[in-house]
Amino acid sequence: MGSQTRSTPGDFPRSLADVATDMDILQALSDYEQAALSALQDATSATDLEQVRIEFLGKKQGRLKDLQTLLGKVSAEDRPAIGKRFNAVKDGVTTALEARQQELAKPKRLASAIDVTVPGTSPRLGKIHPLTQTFAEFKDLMARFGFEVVDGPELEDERHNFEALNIPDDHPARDPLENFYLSAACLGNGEPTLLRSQTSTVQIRVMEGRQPPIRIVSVGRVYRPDTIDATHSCMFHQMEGLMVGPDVTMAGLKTVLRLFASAYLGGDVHVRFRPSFFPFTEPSVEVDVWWRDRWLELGGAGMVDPNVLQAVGYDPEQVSGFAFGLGIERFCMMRHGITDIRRFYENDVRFLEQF
Ligand code: FA5
Repeated sequence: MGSQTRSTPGDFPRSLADVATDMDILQALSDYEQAALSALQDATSATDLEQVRIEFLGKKQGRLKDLQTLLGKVSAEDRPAIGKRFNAVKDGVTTALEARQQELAKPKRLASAIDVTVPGTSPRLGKIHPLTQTFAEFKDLMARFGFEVVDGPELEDERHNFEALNIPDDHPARDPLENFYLSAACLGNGEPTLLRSQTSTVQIRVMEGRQPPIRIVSVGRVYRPDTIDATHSCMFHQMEGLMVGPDVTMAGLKTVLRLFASAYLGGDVHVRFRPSFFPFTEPSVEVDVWWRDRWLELGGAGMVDPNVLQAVGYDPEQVSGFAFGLGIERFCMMRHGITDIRRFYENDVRFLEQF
């Protein structure tokens, strides 16, 4: 750079009108660059950025245009170097403008959008379905009365759902219209044949597999093509109970059921045993509970029929037994004041989150 164009370091021009030497022009370019980059950084919106663009890069009257005019004053010797510097500054500011435009267009980062110092609430966790809660409570209560909890299959054969329960071939309960039989295509080797219509099937499976004394409960799904209404569903749950031993009596059955009902529903619950008929118990009763000014049937029960004991190889002279099957949904409805069984299966979160 020629000596005639030097100016004293630190002696920077205040305005472009003061620019006289090549060094002054270089300094003006640096001042411009610094000011433009800092203005771009300070811009916080697209409107701000546009103002900065017009001021520093505007083609008609921007500050770059003024600098370009000054290039005419540069000595021939320094022109290539200063011209190169001018282009570099222009490109740098243009690139910085584009980068800032993209940055401001991006959605705000979560960390800066959320004030992490605001006191938080605990996360909303899911809840256990009211029926699932009821299954656990039923099993827990019966375990405390000394009953072992067992499971049985939902797909059953006719022997366990009917024959071994003393339900003959011509019994109306076996009518295809009263059950969900599997179509021939599903059967494979011929078994199983239907979705179980009652958990009493588990009585047979347990008695077939072991000797008295027996004291079990089983909780599970059952299926019936019943007309759906406020207290009936075509899939619902039952808890089956079975006790077999040398001295099992009807009085024992009534005591267990009363104790269970008052443990689950409250001490003042009003239970009634109404004479009834089931092919697999003799005598048989329906278990009703007083609810909303009427009796609601919650289950069936009775002394295990000697034919059933014999069918599994027990001697009815040596042992007796009682059995019961309770509708779990109806118990749960009564406890929580739920007036329609369909609520359990609708998956309405407003209902489910109340339990
Ligand atoms: C039986 O299922 C017998 N297995 C009960 C039994 C077991 C009797 C052991 C004797 C010895 P029942 O069909 O009445 O009985 O059904 C028992 C209970 O299931 C009913 O009292 C009711 O609470 C419930 N229940 C029956 N059908 C439905 C349905 N469609 N929807 C909801 N709950 C039902």
